[in-house]
Amino acid sequence: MEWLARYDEVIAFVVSLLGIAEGQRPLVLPYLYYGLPALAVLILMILVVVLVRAIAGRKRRKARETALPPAEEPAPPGEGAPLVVPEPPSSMIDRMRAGLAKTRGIFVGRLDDLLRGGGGIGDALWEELEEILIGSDIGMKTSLELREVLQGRSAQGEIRDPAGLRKALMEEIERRLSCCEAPLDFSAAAPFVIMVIGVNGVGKTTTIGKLAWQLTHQQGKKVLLGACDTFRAAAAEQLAIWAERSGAGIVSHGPGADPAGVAFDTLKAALARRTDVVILDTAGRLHTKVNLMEEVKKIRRVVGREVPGAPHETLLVLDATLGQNSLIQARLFNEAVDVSGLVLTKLDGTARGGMIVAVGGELGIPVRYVGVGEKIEDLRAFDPHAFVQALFENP
Ligand SMILES: Nc1nc2c(ncn2[C@@H]2O[C@H](COP(=O)(O)OP(=O)(O)O)[C@@H](O)[C@H]2O)c(=O)[nH]1
Ligand SMILES: [Mg+2]
Repeated sequence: MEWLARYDEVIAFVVSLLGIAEGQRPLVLPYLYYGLPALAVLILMILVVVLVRAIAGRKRRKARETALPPAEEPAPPGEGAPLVVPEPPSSMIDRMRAGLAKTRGIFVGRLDDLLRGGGGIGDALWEELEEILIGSDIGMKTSLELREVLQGRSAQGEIRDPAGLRKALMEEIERRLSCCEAPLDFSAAAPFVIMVIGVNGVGKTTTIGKLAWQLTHQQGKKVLLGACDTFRAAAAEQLAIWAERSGAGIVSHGPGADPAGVAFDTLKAALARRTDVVILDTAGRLHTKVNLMEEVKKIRRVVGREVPGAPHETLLVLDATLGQNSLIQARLFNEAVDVSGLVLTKLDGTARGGMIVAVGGELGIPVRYVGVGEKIEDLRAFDPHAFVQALFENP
């Protein structure tokens, strides 16, 4: 057989290579003859074992990385979603106008009917104005204040006719909202930590998704979300979907895990990855349940220990459709934890946009954002001037 002849040649070559003397060859040849293939098989087996172990090690390392901390690298901005150029202000007012359509219909529609009535500025008009303000969820306290201030300005001769009254009302509302206006400075800390709180269903998770998208795509920030709502399994899944859509990373543990533990791991991961902004989603704590408020406080303590000064923003999300109920929620949350900013959601579906004037004016907490729809781009940075213009301008 040809391969056997070739094998003989190989053996002869090895023998000459080793310089084995003629007399010793019969002794050595059988060992070489059978030993060489055995050695080759042994080397092959060692190679296979080394390869298998290397693959298994890589798999184990990968599994450990996803478990501790269970986080995903954020997709680079620009992938998955189009890069968005910041909107020009005129378009922002347009979108705000669309969101406030229902509120405008009720509030400004009634106001303009009253002012067109031709009765002049007198007691009857002041009574009716107060009623309209209260009916528009501007809140009892703020409504009475507005009436008082406007009546005072009228007595001073500053307001002479219905058109003047309309203009003065716009000024006074804007003044109340501007008193606590303060845009968030995300570069004030690294990472800048935002904790989002509020009762169930107000729109916390949706707002986080929209905000993460804005930060990633419009401001080029590296964002990491923490799924601290471990109450329901679906909560973390919902946040994971928003993380993917917005291009942010996410840290989440299983359902029932300690929310403060998730916050801790999120901050650890954020520090390791040089994340710019961390946003923590929390469960819909019922503000009346003391133990749940305690949990929010616990998360705050843990966060503050890991990153000095954190959370840099405690954002309370309120559902504008709940009207005065939201004002009550805001007061209770603010007593328990220092709320530093507000988000009013669902302005698109309600005639209760006056809520903003009530919470913004009464609590002295800045309204940071408003939600005007369920889509990813439906979050607006709150601008008191744009808000008042959008509310009062004729459609
Ligand atoms: N129309 C409208 N719906 C919203 C807005 N924000 C949130 N939602 C909806 O409100 C519901 C509850 O939102 P979610 O984020 O799960 O609330 P969470 O329980 O506070 O986290 C969802 O169906 C959202 O799509 C908004 O600005 N406008
Ligand atoms: Mg949620």
